[in-house]
Order: sequence, then structure tokens, then C-alpha cells
Amino acid sequence: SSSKLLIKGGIVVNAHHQELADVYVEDGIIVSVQPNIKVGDDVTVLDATGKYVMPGGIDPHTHLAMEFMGTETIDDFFSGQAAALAGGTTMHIDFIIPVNGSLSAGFEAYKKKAKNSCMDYGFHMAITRWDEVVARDMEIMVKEKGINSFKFFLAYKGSLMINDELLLQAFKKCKSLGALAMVHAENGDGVAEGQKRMIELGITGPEGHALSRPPVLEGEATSRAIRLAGFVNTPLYIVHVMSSDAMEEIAKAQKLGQKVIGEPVVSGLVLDDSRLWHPDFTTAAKYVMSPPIRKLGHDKALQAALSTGVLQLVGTDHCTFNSTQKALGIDDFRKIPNGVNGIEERMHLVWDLMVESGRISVTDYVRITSTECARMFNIYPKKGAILPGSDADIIILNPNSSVEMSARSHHSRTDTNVYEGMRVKGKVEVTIAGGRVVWENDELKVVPGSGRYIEMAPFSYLFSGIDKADATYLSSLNAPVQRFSNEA
Ligand code: DUC
Ligand code: ZN
Ligand code: ZN
Ligand code: ZN
Repeated sequence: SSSKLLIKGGIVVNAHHQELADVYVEDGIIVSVQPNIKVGDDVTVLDATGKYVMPGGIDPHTHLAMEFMGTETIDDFFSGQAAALAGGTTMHIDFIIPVNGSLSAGFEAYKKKAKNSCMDYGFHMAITRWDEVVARDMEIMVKEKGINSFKFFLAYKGSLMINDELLLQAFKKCKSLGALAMVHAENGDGVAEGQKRMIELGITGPEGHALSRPPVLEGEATSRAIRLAGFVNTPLYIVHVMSSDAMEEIAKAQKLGQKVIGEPVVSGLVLDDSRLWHPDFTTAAKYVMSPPIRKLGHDKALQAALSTGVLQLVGTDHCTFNSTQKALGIDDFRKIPNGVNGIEERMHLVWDLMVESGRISVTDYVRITSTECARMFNIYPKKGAILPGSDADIIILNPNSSVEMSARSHHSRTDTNVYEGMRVKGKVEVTIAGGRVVWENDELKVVPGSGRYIEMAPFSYLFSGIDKADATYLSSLNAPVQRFSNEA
């Protein structure tokens, strides 16, 4: 396709502002955004009259080509990204994992896995154990490899979980590097105990997954991680907030002035746990993810928190396993590979759930699906904006059209879809990635190898005002007047 593009007559939306304007793109970069741009015959023109022209989605939370629970996700970088592009997402940040405890080996392995990428991507790194070598490697990742965030597990006892002593060291290390600490917040000891109880009761099906790790365990771990991050005085990002228990801990800390970011995922906003009780194993097992999808009511609480800003951006935790892989746990829910799809559905489901329903504005939609993520991970305004100089990652959304989610029509390699049969208003009709039209007329035109690794520098805006004088900070924690208030 042409390297010169004009998107004509649409409503151009950024997180701060929307306007009627044309967007002119050359060689993958947005050159100008203004009404009535005149161009020559060599320019491909796309008519966006009556449609929204918005920054492509950025999914802050994916697992592509990841080895996990005795198998490997069915979507690799190419298939996961192709699915993403068909749904209006033009960049993702993947959770890469160390290889044999080595962060550098993990980084190199994932750079290889991502070679066939058809859209831009960045990396967070999951830290699955802690020692001095890991601490030193973290510095290399931040200073030389373009990674500015690290995830720690309070769950997965016996494999990925780290204890509070190590978590405190990890938080201190993140702070010193200007890297954002992230946590998977479930109490791992509690989960192990809950699982044991279920097995003793003879509950071995997918419903045992939900019953064994209730919201109280997520609330406890979220509260603990937030308080320890507050003690160290470093920002904290809570991945996949699934319960109102966790959300309320985040809201409370934010009220006290702490920098805590909460990321709901689409499954938690849209689904409820009744599905885990479906009598057909394959149908129920596709919903198994951790933390689990919660009882009806948690979804509404998370939606409300997203509309008021307590939760700031939406991810997916896209981590797909097909029916055969899910069947590894047919006799024991503990062995069902954890994960759901969503990278292709996120932009559509969030539009319908939040904008079409009237819960948020179109500018807020851009903020929670794209801009906030770009700002937080220090790649704004290269990403997350339709501004001169930004990358031409753009979607055209028709608010009057609709889309149906189904494994029959989706582009992910998995054979099920947790949103099967859902029809939503609003359709991404065109996706432009790096200045190329890659999705148009329900057809993908992706180019393997065209996706680039996006390096992310440390010290995002989240670190502004972070006090380096720990003695002063600690004494402020002892001042009761700052800890209590009569306000509602
Ligand atoms: N939860 C999932 O459901 N999948 C990947 C890892 C995780 O924590
Ligand atoms: Zn403007
Ligand atoms: Zn997780
Ligand atoms: Zn995840």
C-alpha cells in the first residue's frame, strides 16, 4: 500500500480533545491534523465521514508465545498481533519471562519469538525468583534493553511467588531504577489452602477454581502490596484487578495520595463466574484465568471505578490455550492452563460497555484504551496520540455498525472465545499500523516482520514528586494527622 495516506472528514479524538479534521500520514508518521488538507493523486484517501478517528489501542497486558503450566500459549506473536490488529489494537506490551532464571536469556528468547511481529510491541519483565544476579540483571534490562516495568507474583506458591522480604527488596530496586513495579495480587498461601480444601471436598471441576481463590485473597494481597510499596515510597501498578475488594484498596490508597495504578481486564469488566459452573468441561474451562472471574456485581463495581478514574487503563491478560490444552485439567481444575482471549475483542467490548452505554466520553475511551498506557510507560506522544510527529497507529471506528464475537470468525488461533455470541455496537472498520492499512473490509493485510520493538525509558510521570529522602518520608508515615481524615 501507499506510504502516503489521507484520512478525510472524520472526528479525530485524542484523550484531551476531539475535533473535526483530516489526518495526513507520510512514511508511517502523522504529518498534519487539520481540516481540509489538500493532497495530490499519489495519496491514498480514506473517507471517515461520520466516524471516529482514534489512536490505535495499546494493550498493556498480554502473554504471547509463553510457556506456562506445562504447555505454551496457542497464540504466538504473529497470530496474537494479527488478531489484535483486526480488533483495532496496534501495540501491546507483553509479559516476558526469564529463561532458567536469566533475565538476559529471557529477553533474547523473546526478541527471537517476536521476529515475525506484524505490529509494534514492548516488554514488561516478570520476575519469578529473586537474588543478587536478578537485581543486577534488572539494571541491564532498564539501562540497555528498553524495559521499564517488572511484575512480581504474590500468587503461584512454590513456583513464581516471592515473599514479603524479597518483595520489599524488589520494590526498592525498582524505585532506584525508576522502573514501575507491578504485582499479580493474590495471596499464594491462601490459594494453596483453598485448593486443598476443594480437593478434600471432592470438587475437581472448573468451579473449584473460582471457589478456591475468592476475592478476600485478592483484597489481602492488593492491600499488602500497596502498603509495602507505600512504605518504600514507590509507585505500584496492580495488574488484572478482578474484584471490588482489590479496587477498594486501590481507591483508599489513592485518597491518601499514594501513586497506585489499577488495571482491570476486559473479562473482569464483562463476565461473571456463573460460567465456571457450566456442566460441559470445555465450555467452563475456557473461562479459567487467575485471578478468577468474579460473582455478578464485581463487574459493575469495576466499570464504575473505571469511569471515575480509580482504575486508569484496560488490559486483557490475553493468554490463550485451546480446548485440548485446557483438557490437561479435566480431572483437576488446578491443572487447567490459566488464561482467556481478549486482544481482538478489547477495543470493541470497551466501546460498547463504556461509551455506547453512556458511562464515559469518547475522549476518555481513548485515554483508557491507549493514551494512559503510552504515558505511563513513557512512549507518549510517539504512541497514544493523533498529533503531528506521532506514529501513524490509527483506527477508524463506525459507531453505527456492529460486530459479533465468535471463535468461528476471530483471528486468534484458539478454538474457543470467552465472548462467544456477544454482539456489540461500534465497529473498527480500518486499522492503520505504522502508516500501513492492515485491516479494511474485514480483511487482514499484515506483514510479518513489520512490527518493531519499542524501547521504553525509565522515570515516567509517575515518579514525579517521589521523595528520595527516605528518613523524611518515613517520619511522615508516623504522622497520624496525615493518615486519618473525617472526610467521607
Ligand atoms: N493469569 C492467567 O490467567 N494467565 C497468565 C498468568 C496469570 O497470572
Ligand atoms: Zn487538537
Ligand atoms: Zn497475573
Ligand atoms: Zn497476565
